[in-house]
Amino acid sequence: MTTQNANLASWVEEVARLTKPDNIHWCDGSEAERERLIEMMLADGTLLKLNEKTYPNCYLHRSNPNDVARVEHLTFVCTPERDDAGPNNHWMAPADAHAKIDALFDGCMKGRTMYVIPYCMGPIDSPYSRCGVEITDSPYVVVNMHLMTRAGSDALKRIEREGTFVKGLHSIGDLDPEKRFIMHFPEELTIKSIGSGYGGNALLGKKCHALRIASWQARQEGWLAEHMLIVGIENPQGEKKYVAAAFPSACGKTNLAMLIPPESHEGWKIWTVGDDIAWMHFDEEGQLRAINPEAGYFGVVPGTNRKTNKNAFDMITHDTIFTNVAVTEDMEPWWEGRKNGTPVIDWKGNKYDPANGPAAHPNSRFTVSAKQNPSYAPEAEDPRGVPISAIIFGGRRASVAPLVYQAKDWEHGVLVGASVASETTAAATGAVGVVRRDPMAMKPFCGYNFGDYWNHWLAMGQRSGKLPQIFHVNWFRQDAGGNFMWPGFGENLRVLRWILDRCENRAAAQETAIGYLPTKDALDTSGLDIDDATLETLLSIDNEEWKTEVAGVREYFESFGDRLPAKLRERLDQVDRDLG
Ligand code: OXD
Ligand code: MN
Repeated sequence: MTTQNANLASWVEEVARLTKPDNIHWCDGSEAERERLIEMMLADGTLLKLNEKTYPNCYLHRSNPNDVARVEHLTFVCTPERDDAGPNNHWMAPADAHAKIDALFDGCMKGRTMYVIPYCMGPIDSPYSRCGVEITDSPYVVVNMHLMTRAGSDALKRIEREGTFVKGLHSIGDLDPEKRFIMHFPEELTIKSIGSGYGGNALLGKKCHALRIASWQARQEGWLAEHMLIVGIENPQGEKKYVAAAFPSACGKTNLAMLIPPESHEGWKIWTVGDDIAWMHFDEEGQLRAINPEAGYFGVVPGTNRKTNKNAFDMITHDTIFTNVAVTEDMEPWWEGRKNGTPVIDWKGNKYDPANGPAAHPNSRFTVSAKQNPSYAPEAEDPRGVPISAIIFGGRRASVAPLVYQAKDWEHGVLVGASVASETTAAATGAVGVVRRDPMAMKPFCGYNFGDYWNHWLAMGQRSGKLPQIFHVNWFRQDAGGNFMWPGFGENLRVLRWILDRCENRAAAQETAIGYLPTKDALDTSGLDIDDATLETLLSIDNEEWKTEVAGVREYFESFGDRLPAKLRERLDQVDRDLG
């Protein structure tokens, strides 16, 4: 296979001249291709076969222990002007970045096969979808891209028809962290990544294309590319509404997208459209609509069990690639929080010894086709996407942030999103549990200056008379003893119900300086073991704490200088005044 697109053909030739692979393979996305690659990786130890009886067609990949998470300090946005990347990104001048990384690509595929993967982000026939081509020397990346995107011949046909695509060049290099870089050239629609095989660094359709490059394209073209799950909520009367929700990495997006209604909620159903990324456009009637550009899930494994996420637990019992989990004696995958079985070999392939830390890496992952999800929404394949009633922002906050509140209007909602802060998790390298500002949960993923990004969000609010309502939630509030105050998981449906009722003007709220909070009666807590004082804390704010919070947001905003939209500063001042 090759291509009729001259631009693609000459880029592949150019890359081959630089990287000097032994062979070039154009991926068609077929089952036969996948099987061949799996056989090859089983033979050379890249994959291990898991228990065929209990986990049919499941494999384990152990990555290099120095390569287990996204590396934000090695991730660059390379715009001609430093200010266009903004203080939220690491920046390098495009010519310097190309020179630096091309030197590492020089000859890096000698003795290897170069795979060319045409892929489409979003349903293949959707006007909102965008295509890309990833060139990689990692067969593990190829089989993951097969699951995570619509990859192969159909995507190539669309590229040949449309003529445009994002160029992504990837090599695992020699996995030396000193020679690891993930570079983005938004104006060239180009990504270059070397030295890592980890998902977010290597599966270029995901964070690199569908967020960093797409956020930049979205601004040019008047839409939104966001780090958001998309979920459908069906009430017992059969009415379905959809919300999009942004949370920082490893804060439960996959769990919320696949929520199982609790027993108290008979007749309610949850439908997953997407668990990580939403591309949103206003349609001709001014309705915001979202597609999930991905076709699979690359989810965090630890903590997944029948109680926390039964859908995910069941979904990953077959046709799944596990990365960096432990195994039991029977070669079943094992992770902390799995609730049954005993690990014998840890994620590094050593005999498990609790003295060496957790058996599974805290950022161990599953890769699986979305079609295996029992709650997969058929509308996820709809080229028009789904209508969004509410946008939800959230973070992991032990204190300060109440369980839920509603922004006063779109502009205030942009302030709420821009003010998101969260405790860090294992999804990126670095300290865990430190509160950091993570506007719209996009801190690691916005491909340009946050000041311009917030301006774009504000401008989007001018495009329609029927904007979705904006909310903020915090499932992670803790009491003085460090216990979670809200049960979370399936019970979060109660909060989603209040949110949807607010969108229809059907639920009571009290106005505060930071937005509308549910009155105690407005949130259905029947049957929950939650005392009055706890509920009071979850549904109120402490003005003094919030004054400190506002001061922190102000200081952060000021780091964007004159790129900070005046409107955001005004709205923050207003909140400050209202706090007294
Ligand atoms: C992810 C992340 O993998 O956000 O989705 O890190
Ligand atoms: Mn994510």
